Amino acid sequence: MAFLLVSAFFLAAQTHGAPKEYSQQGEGVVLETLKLEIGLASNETENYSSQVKPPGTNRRIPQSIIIGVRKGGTRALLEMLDIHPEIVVAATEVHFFDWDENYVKGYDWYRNLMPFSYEHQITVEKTPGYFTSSLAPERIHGMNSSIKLLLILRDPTERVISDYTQVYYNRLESHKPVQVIEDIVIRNGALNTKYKAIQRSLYDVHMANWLKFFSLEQIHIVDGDTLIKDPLPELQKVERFLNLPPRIMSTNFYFNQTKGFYCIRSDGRERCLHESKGRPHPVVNSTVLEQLHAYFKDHNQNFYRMVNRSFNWH
Ligand SMILES: *[C@@H]1O[C@H](CO)[C@@H](O)[C@H](O)[C@H]1NC(C)=O
Ligand SMILES: *[C@@H]1O[C@H](CO)[C@@H](O)[C@H](O)[C@H]1NC(C)=O
Ligand SMILES: *[C@@H]1O[C@H](CO)[C@@H](O)[C@H](O)[C@H]1NC(C)=O
Ligand SMILES: *[C@@H]1O[C@H](CO)[C@@H](O)[C@H](O)[C@H]1NC(C)=O
Ligand SMILES: *[C@@H]1O[C@H](CO)[C@@H](O)[C@H](O)[C@H]1NC(C)=O
Ligand SMILES: CC(=O)N[C@H]1CO[C@H](CO)[C@@H](O)[C@@H]1O
Repeated sequence: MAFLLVSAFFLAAQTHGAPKEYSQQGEGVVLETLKLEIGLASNETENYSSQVKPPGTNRRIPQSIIIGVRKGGTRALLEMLDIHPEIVVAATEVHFFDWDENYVKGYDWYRNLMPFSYEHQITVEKTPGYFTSSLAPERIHGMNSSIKLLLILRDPTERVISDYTQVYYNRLESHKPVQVIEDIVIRNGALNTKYKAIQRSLYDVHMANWLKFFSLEQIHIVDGDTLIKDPLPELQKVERFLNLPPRIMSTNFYFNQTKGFYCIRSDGRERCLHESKGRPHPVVNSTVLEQLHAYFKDHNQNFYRMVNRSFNWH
């Protein structure tokens, strides 16, 4: 319930705000975003092509893609990058490279889902499922081998809990039975390593697939735990990575004490975000937490070596 309320607020903020350089989010598109966020698949993409094309603009395939990770803070990152006047963002999670039924539709279909942009602007798309897809790296490389990839990660154990929480609320919404997290994570006294949420947190395993096709220099990792606490420095690193002039300012953010997280202020629009979009996480049994930490430890070390950088994960 809390989740739906926050989403509704977020929607209102977007629809009533002044347009950035031109209106890139029709009402149908915003609704589509909400539907995707609450996990309802839909194919109403015709609406995009009926949008008015501002003079001098075109739809372009992305020069940068936020590839994941699911529950890593991809929505927050995209919304924060959208502050930048030289960045335009796709309104929906496109699932072009990870879903066969979309990939077969081809690049023109993909391009038609992108917003109108001026030539100097960078188009960014985010689909969190790409990072854990075994097909996405080769397919993205096939489209543009020099593309710049953004990957936002957070503590893998926290990510599992957030992933569980999202599924939990989705199931509640659709009146399906739910289980406490301990009963899913532990099977016959041992960690259930087949659990998809745990698999998705094996960052080293997934990263290895990307490094087969892309150099480390092409993949910028955003620290999702830091982005939520102190957005500006992480965003400035992204600006440098994308060779963009620094345009995102501390005045674009204000901390909401009640909510406990940052809200975005730009072009007269105010939007509040949260990594869990307002859904409270369960308190997880400490023994189970320790089992998760222990399981991810070696994978994390392996990941740090792979990317030549370490993170403050358990
Ligand atoms: C896609 O949309 C059309 C009409 O809008 C509908 O008939 C069709 O069932 C939809 N397909 C899927 C897979 O949702
Ligand atoms: C490929 O990506 C690079 C880096 O963002 C960009 O400079 C280039 O224009 C892209 N090429 C195409 C065809 O989009
Ligand atoms: C902060 O969040 C609270 C609770 O959602 C809300 O009532 C209040 O209007 C917000 N304040 C600002 C300045 O956004
Ligand atoms: C956590 O679970 C273990 C069994 O897996 C149990 O022995 C322990 O009492 C639980 N701890 C708490 C605080 O509930
Ligand atoms: C690893 O990172 C350090 C700085 O953090 C850098 O000096 C070094 O060249 C990097 N090594 C590789 C193999 O990229
Ligand atoms: C052309 C087209 O598909 N238009 C649709 C866009 O979305 C609105 C709201 O969802 C529909 O009412 C239109 O028919």
